[in-house]
Amino acid sequence: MKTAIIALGSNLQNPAEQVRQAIVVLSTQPEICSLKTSSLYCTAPVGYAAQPDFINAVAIAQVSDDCTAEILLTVLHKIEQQFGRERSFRNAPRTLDLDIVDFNHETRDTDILQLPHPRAHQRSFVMKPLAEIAPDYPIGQHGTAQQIAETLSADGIQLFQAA
Ligand code: PH2
Ligand code: MG
Ligand code: MG
Repeated sequence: MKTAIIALGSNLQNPAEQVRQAIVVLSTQPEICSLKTSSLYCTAPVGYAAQPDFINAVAIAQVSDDCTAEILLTVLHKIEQQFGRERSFRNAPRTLDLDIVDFNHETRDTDILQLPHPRAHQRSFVMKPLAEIAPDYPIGQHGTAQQIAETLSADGIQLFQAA
């Protein structure tokens, strides 16, 4: 079995429901054997600010040994499509964003996939939920989820629905 950390985000069309439904769909993928999810958080947009608040969560998936990071990425893109994701511009509002934060501590640096996610350790909307469910999980050379989360401001992050 391999371990994947997946970040979920939505800020369009009832974001909390999008994230809840995405968790259900993720847990029924054949590649994903088990899924543990964080609470849902309401978060202020980072980067492009003129858009609605997000609902964010993080999941730890146990994936089958024959599932690669590239296969998982394809699965996540298909689910985003299924949820009506449109890609208009970078950081645009979205019905569903599914990002691989880490895949079994592997590294990638290709056009389609960078692992670990190059910005996850700077984003409290990823690291706070991850610290909730996997405080000891290391992200690259940045330390554990808990250590990283402690360095980030919790401003703009509110618990929306406890796990
Ligand atoms: N995702 C982004 C950019 N900014 N801000 C919040 N609060 N939540 C997100 O999921 C998010 C963001 C790019 O994917
Ligand atoms: Mg993203
Ligand atoms: Mg994405």
